[in-house]
Parts: sequence; structure tokens; C-alpha cells
Amino acid sequence: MKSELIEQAYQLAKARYADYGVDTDKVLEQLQNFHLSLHCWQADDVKGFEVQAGAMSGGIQSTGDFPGAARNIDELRQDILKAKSLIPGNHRLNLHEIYGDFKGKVVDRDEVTVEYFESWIQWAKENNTKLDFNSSSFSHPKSGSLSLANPDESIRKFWVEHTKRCRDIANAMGEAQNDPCIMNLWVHDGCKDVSVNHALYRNTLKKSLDEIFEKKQPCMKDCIEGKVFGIGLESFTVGSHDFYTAYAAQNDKILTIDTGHYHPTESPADKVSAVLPFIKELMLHVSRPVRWDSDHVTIMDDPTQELFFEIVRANALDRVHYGLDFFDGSINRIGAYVIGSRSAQKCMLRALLEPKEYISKLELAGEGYKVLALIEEQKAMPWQAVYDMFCLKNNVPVGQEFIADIDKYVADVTSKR
Ligand code: RNT
Ligand code: ZN
Repeated sequence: MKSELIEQAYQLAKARYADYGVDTDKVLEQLQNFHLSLHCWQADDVKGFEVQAGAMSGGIQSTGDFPGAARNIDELRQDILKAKSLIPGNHRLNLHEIYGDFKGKVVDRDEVTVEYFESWIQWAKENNTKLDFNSSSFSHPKSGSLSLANPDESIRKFWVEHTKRCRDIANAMGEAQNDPCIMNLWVHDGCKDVSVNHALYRNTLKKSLDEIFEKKQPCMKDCIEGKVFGIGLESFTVGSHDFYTAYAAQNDKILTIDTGHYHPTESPADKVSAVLPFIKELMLHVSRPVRWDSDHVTIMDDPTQELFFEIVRANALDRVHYGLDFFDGSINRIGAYVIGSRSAQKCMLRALLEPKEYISKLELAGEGYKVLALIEEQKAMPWQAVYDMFCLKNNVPVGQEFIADIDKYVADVTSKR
């Protein structure tokens, strides 16, 4: 699209929003400071680079075998940089432990050290990217159905050791980048069928977390992620949302809200204002559940939009970390990153453009129908012109123009894999 047209459309949009007292120039600045954490695992369907890697397990599943997935660390880095070049703004990279640079060595999960992430730290510095981190409990011979909640002391200790080491790595990343590395802890622990030991497993998980978090780590922050169920673990999840909410509140941890981890009619957005009086910060895993926790690519659907509205309405912009968590192997994976990231940004943009104070005053004055009218009007306001301007300013393709770039990348790079 011609830049004069984008400029003209932006000026019209700016005037429309000014009518509601919204300053779009200011919103563009806010959007510039909104950093997503791109999950490395969309690039290769959550396989990672362990030499000894086996089949995927742990209640999660990636479906599809679209050609061109990254097969090694260089290809993954190349793909991430390509995706980043098509997403306006600057964004973090969220690594899982299984994506270490193991250089052909078998390194078990309880042996991992920062040495295997030095090249990532270097790469991140060179590419002006901050890193976040995750311990990995899945796809391992000791994963089974219980890891940190396992009453078998030797297995439990193995995963405690893994997670402690991951915190050391995250801390080293945070120190190197001079900004805290956010480390997410999710374990799949649960039961396929009925069990009489729910309390035992939960007490065991609590004990493991207490041991893991004993060490003070000044350059990283811990977040903990619950879930409703995993595949093959349908009857019971040890680390449920309630479990981790209570743990986070009591132990001053960040709570991770994965939008795919609730009952289908439960609203993740509604959790924001419910937990923020008790929990200082949130981490998001923005995803899209289709009938189950299927991890489809994020789009501008109602639950995602509502989530970003709730964050902005709660004045909590700086209390939230914005991770993505989807893995669709059935479509072009760079396309998946670009669509998911841009959709999350657009939801944030629409939330920032809402004339919140104005609508709030009407609501408090009992003007119910006017509130509804304004919320409906906002849906068709020209926010797209503001997003196009954001892309133009950031020197990335505007609108669907990124498709041609991805086609070229397929022709030049991924089709040769
Ligand atoms: C699984 C959790 C978890 C993973 C990633 C790979 O249900 O959402 O966050 O998707 O850690
Ligand atoms: Zn998640």
C-alpha cells in the first residue's frame, strides 16, 4: 500500500479517536513499548535439540507436518529472525530448556548448565533480543505422568534438580541482558483415571516447588502455570489453576494464564482483575483452544480481545508479561508466528484505543445504554488505520504484504530443507 494512503487514513482515524478524547499518537508510543515473548517452539513443533530426543509426551500434542520446519539451531534462529522482521516492534524470545546448544552431546535434563545457552545469550545480544526461559518436563523417559509431584523420590529429585538448574540458567540470561529473564514452570503431572491420591500429589508438588524456589535469584522471575487437563491425563491435574493461584499469592510468584487452559466457557480475561489484588504480576500464554487445549494460532477472537481489554482497563499494563504459546504444524510456521503476534498486538491496540475514562464515567453515572452503545461503536472504529501506521513506522510490511515476503522465504529457504 502507498505510504501516502496510510498516512491519510491515519489522519482521519486520529480525528475520529480525538472525538472520544483518545490520542492515537500516544497509543502508538504505548504499542511500541509492548513486547511479546515469542515462543521458540512454534518453529519446530516443540521438538527441541536434544541429541537423545524421543517422542513427544506430557499431555501436549502438535499436529500436522507442513514442510519446512526448522531442523536445527541455525535454522530455528534464521526462522525467528525472519518472523521478527515481519512483526512491528521489538520482541523477546522465549526458550525451552530442550532448545539448548548441546553441540552433539547427550546432556540429560539434570545435567544442563548455562554453558549450553552461552551461544543463545550471544545471539540474543547480537540481535537485540531479550530472552525468557522454561524448564521442560515433557518428552523424556522420566516424564511419565508425574514429575515434580512424583512420590517416587528419585524421579522427583531428578525434576527438582532440572528445574533448579533452569533457574540458574534463567538468572544468567537475565544478568547478561540486564533485564530479568522470566522463567515459566509448567509440569504436566496428572492422572488419566480416577485416583485417591490427589492430596498426596498436590502436597508433593508443593514440597518440590518450595525446594526449587529456595535459592534467591536476583536476575530472573518465576512464573507458574496451571492447566485444566492434558492428553492421557484427563481425570486430574495436580497443578490446577487454583493450586498455582494459591501458591503464587502465598509465595509472591508470577501466575501464568494460558488462554487454552480453562474450561471452554470459562473466561481467562475475567481472571485478571480477580487475581491482581493478590498477585503482583502475570505472565500470559496467548494461544487459541479449539474444543480443547489445541494450541491453534492466536487470532483476534473474542476471548483474546477481552483479555487485553481487561489488562488495560485494570491499569495493569506494566504488571503483565506477554508470552505466546501456540504450535500448529499444519501451516507455514513463519506465517503462524506473524499472524499470532500481529493479532495479539491488534487486540492490545484496540484495548489501548478504548475511551476507557469516558465510558467508565457513564457507567458510574448509571447510563447503562450509553455504555453499551459506545462499546458497540468502538468495534467498527478505524483501528486498522492506526495499526497500518504502526507497521509503516516500524518499517515492516503493511497488511497482507507480509505474505509475499513469506512466499519468498519459502522459495529461497524452507523449501530446500
Ligand atoms: C502446556 C503448556 C506449556 C507448553 C509449553 C511448551 O499445556 O501450555 O506452556 O505449551 O511450555
Ligand atoms: Zn502454556
